[in-house]
Amino acid sequence: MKTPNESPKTPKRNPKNKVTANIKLPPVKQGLQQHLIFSTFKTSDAATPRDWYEAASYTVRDHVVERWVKTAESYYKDDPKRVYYLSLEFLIGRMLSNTALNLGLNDELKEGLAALGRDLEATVEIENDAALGNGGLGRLAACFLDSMATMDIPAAGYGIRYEYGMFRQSIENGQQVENPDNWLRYGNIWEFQRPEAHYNIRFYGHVVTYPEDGCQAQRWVDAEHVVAMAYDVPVPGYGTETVNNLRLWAAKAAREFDLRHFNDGNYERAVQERNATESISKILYPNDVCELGKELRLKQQYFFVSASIQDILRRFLTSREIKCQEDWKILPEKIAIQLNDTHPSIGVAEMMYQLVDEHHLPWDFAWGLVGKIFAYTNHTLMPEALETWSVDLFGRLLPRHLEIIYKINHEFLHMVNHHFPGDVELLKRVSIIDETHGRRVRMAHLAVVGSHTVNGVAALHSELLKSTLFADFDRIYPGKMTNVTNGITPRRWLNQANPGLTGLIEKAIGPDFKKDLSHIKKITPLADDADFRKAFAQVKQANKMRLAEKIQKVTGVVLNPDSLFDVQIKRIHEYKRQLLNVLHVVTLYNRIRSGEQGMTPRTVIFGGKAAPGYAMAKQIIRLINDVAAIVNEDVVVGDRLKVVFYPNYEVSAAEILFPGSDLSEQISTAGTEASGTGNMKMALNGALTIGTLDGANVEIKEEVGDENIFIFGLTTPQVAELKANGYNPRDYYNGNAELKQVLDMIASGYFSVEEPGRYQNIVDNLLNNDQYLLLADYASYIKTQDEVGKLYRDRDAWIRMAVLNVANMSKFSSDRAIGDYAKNIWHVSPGNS
Ligand code: 26Q
Repeated sequence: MKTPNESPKTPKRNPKNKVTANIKLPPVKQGLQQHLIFSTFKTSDAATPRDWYEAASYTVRDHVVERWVKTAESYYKDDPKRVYYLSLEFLIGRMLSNTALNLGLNDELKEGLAALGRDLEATVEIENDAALGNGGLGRLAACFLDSMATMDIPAAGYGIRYEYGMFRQSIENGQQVENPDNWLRYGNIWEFQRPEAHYNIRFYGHVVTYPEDGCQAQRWVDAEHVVAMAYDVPVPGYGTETVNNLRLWAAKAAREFDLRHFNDGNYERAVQERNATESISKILYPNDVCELGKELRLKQQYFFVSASIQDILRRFLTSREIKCQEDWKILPEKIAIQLNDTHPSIGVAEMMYQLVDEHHLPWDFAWGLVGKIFAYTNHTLMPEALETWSVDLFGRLLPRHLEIIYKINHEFLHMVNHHFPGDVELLKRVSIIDETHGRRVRMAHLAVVGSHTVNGVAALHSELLKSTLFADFDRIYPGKMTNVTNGITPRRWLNQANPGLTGLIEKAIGPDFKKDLSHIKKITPLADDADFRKAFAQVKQANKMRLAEKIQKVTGVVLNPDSLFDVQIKRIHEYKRQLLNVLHVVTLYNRIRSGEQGMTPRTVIFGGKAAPGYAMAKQIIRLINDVAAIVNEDVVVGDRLKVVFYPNYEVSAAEILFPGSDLSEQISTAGTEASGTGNMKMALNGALTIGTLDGANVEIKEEVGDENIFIFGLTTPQVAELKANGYNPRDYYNGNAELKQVLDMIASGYFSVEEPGRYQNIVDNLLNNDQYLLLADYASYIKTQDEVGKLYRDRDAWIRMAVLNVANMSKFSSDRAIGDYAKNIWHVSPGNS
């Protein structure tokens, strides 16, 4: 089954010659029966749950393909401006349930399966998550694809088809163990290999100069070749016919490559080199602080960016006749490229390479085009997370691109010097080449210089970008920096993950909110309606039961569904302060042990992966598990306090965890979390937030109102001030008896009796350094948690607040975010295809 492909070999199509005109698909039940036989070669007696999953996927896929073909045809015919979202990560999760939902086939699928004696939920659960991302940045890309399709924006995603996605986490003896994510083991029904859509990608070699039209031109020679082969994944919109494309590249050895050694008689070498080449798309890199600088990662970046830009330009060139330089002028009117962080920022140099070296456009003209095409989204302020590459490595791998970057930098610094004459320090600070740390290429600077717009991902983050990381650039390019606050797709995170709440809201205000989340505001008055609150509480309770069952299944821990489900699920990182949460847990434990009565029963749930090389994050996971083991076994505690570490947190787990949460932990040190998106998913599912004034929490507070959120801790300026005045964590330790007791217990081995010194390093780090100010925020956090516990007992007040949170979430729909990008950055209008 193929959509009209767009490869160079495709003959020009006649739009009148519609391949889709006569397609008539059978009803879903019939589709299931047919696919069970013809696609899985099974009778219903012999069919396994996986066979049913496959039959269901093929059936739903037929429907998506039908619309996909039509969308491709209409884009081809109308030739609208297209948006290309370049991202090294797309954290998609499962496809069957989401595709059925977006196509409006959910009920029919459920009924069709039921008529054949199968259960929809059990069927969709067979599917492996497509875990092609680390966390927020990758999931944001997936939410954005959903919104772009839903809003009929002619867009495509470009990324890598990793053979192994995010590692699978298991917990053994309390510790994280990483296992390979062999997600393609049983094949992938949702991808279409496109052997005809392939491009040559080059590495290494060197540059020669030759005369061309009386000037010196450059050519990259003696390079090694890798082939990028396309795999297409459909991205259906909700409530629309539009199905966009996500094109993922896989590395294949170039044929002439192995033949060379083969002819030498060195067959083994030929096979080895083939494997080495194909390893480019083998694994997703975890965002490992210690692994930055891996050559293979730079290869991945260039590999997918070069293939994507070749594909983009090829599509541009096949849609029109380009005879002279003048004809290229419309390129920025036809394409917009969004860089998801600096990971694809080599695209700026690659576009110059293709325009100048390959298409022979003059440098200045090409640079003028580039500056109208690219935009860059920054996702972090943390200096250690900013990508740089050694000039040596860069020059070895991509010799021509290094030259191009030097030329871009030379002209950029010339311009800066013109506007700020004699400011040598400024030139050093903004240079794309960092000369102070052994010559490195600063990818963020390349992205800023090569883009017309740079955005942060929440209002606070974008302000901090302008005042700190990119302060110089904000002076050099006034107006270039802007904000687009992140969003989440309500299709997956409300409709799909929480059918109970969706049904309740639909009954109250009708279905409009499902396509346009701004309608959800209409439930506001129902916060004061006792019947609605009761129904809302019942939905929450059912979701908690579903979560409790799942937790019992995966961890063996039995939960009290009447307890407050207090949930922190996100990557494990010191700045996110899971440790602060642990300090609270131990504080509660001590209070129970000391005989305090009347506390609100709590279940504290953690989930998240630590980068494999991030020792401190792994220690934090171990501590959580050690604390859980002691607390959960303590008969004095009973079911007043339980601690759970949910293993292998992933998109499909998130879909159960968010709806089952009462309390959303968003407790990063102010100024460190760029935005957060879990905070939005929680609130949309009726959890109340305990959080700092960080990232998008600030805007969540604005939307829901100060009285409907629990804010604590130092603000960003207070953090800066405390650090500037000399922060001494020991003052807080000595000044707070509960805190002292907690830290002393952890340090003395209370939770690790078999190895008492296990957590000495964690406590030492807190007492002597505490970079993220846990001790400074401890008292305020505990006090606010006490208020949370108290309010939870006032069921009416709690539910009322939860309803108001849901009612005020429309700003955080990714449709709003994509609307902002479309209007302010890409200059495309939704639905103009
Ligand atoms: C870098 C170099 C080498 C290997 C890996 C990486 C790498 C990979 C992934 C660095 C960072 C990431 C992911 C970052 C991320 O997820 N950031 C989050 O982005 C979200 C969407 O904007 C925000 O909501 C979060 O605040 C931000 O932490």
